[in-house]
Amino acid sequence: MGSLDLPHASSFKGGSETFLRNVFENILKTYLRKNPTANTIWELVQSVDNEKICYDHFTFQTLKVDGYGIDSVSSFFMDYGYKFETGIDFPKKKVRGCWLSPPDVHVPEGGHGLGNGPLPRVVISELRVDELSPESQEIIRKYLIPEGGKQAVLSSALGSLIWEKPTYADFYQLAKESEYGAWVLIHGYTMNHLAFAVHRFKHRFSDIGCIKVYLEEKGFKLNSDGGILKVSQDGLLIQMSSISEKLAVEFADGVTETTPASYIEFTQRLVLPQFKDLPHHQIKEYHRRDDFDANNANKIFESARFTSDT
Ligand code: OOG
Ligand code: NI
Repeated sequence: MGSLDLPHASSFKGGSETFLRNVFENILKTYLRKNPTANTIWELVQSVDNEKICYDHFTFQTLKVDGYGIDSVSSFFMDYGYKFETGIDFPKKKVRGCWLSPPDVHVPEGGHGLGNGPLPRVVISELRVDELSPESQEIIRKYLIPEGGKQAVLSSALGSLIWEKPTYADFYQLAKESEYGAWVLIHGYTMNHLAFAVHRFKHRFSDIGCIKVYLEEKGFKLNSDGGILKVSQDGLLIQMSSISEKLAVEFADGVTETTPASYIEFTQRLVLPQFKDLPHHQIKEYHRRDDFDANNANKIFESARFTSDT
């Protein structure tokens, strides 16, 4: 599949679409390799009704210091025609996010997955490190040597940290002030989560409520903060996520502790009111609710919490 098929209809830039798709594929493989529960859910979803999957978004978390912030990831995707969209703010966490819309590419009838499906949105957030306490800043700066941020996307694809593995003492100290910061220090640019585009499913899973029941019956833990289904105020964006499993991490000072890794998300975008009478087969992604919702996102964030009240 190349962008050469339809040169006029495409906003794809940067040479080979296959290269971009392969990068996504490797980011996905790394994430699935590192997160067995997410991998199990990912496989299950496709096994029911032989469902073909499409992705709504891939999310990355970064630290805003010395070239390691949002730009370190966004610049790669923008070279391929991704466009910067609105911001999403999480003031309490000192985190700012944004999302990038994909370039138009030719998707054949039945195209799916990363091979020839629609390209995912990319969500990237960053911790405003300069607003943290001097102690936390010192920990982060000790590991993140200047220039390393240039390898952000390579690091996502390989699943290898650009900086030295932290000590548990540093990790623990940072987690007290910012769990977000501590998560990134340990997991680096490994994808934080991916979201399936539920509205693109063809069978019973095209209803997010049905996926919820299915996963609950299978015994998966779902994030229940504010209810399992997170619904935007306009009612048109519905999201649900699993709970990140806690995996053992071996720290540089010899300590092994379990910490939350990545979760997996389901996103359903409903048809906008002005298009509600369109016949089903004519409905395209741009007829649906776009964008994200800070309120939903704040609840989704709890999927990777370090401590739980239960
Ligand atoms: C922001 C996540 C935003 C969503 O689905 O609302 C997002 C973050 O994790 O930094 O992916
Ligand atoms: Ni998400």
